[in-house]
Amino acid sequence: MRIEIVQGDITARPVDAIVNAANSSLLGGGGVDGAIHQAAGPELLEACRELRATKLPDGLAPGAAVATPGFRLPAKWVIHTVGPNRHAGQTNPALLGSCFSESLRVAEGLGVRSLAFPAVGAGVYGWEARTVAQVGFEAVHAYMGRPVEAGVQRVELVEFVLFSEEVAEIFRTVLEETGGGVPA
Ligand code: AR6
Repeated sequence: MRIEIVQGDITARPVDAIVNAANSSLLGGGGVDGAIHQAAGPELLEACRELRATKLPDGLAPGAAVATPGFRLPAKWVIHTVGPNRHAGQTNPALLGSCFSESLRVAEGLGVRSLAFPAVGAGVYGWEARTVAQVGFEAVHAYMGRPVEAGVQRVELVEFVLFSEEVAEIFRTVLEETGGGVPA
């Protein structure tokens, strides 16, 4: 398993699944959420509305994750997660870590081999990019450290896709500081 840092637009990534930094309503927003809905097409909003009408009448809680198809995206799946909103007083980093670990759990359940994360929480929700990188890598390392059950397809590639070069550089630096990924 490996971790890669990519500077670019997550909607263009040729991976099995991309993660969306959504809000609890699941009904779209700005930032990476808006970009993903735009690129996936209106079917994505329909799928999110369907989730609200069935499994998630109260919306998706911060730290939880749920999947929909990717529709017009290169990625087969979108895994929606909701970062804690620092501006609303949600300052517990464990909740941010849960966004990454729950997304990995959902991805594994779908048989996803390659998964791309944005900097969940590092925009509108007010987390420092450095904190998001530390928490995100820690969650991936914990995932990789877990024993593999027989017959389970593990996620093999985790990309962190950062929109700006500045944030990509922060992620590269933190990755080096934390040991630069892990042996396969
Ligand atoms: N590809 C990769 N990263 C992107 C892209 C893109 N196309 N577009 C933006 N980013 P944000 P949050 C980066 O605000 O902080 C939405 O309205 C962006 O530069 O998208 O979790 C939701 O609906 C930043 O580094 O997510 C919620 O209401 C990172 O993605 C709320 O914002 C995350 O920024 C969620 O806020």
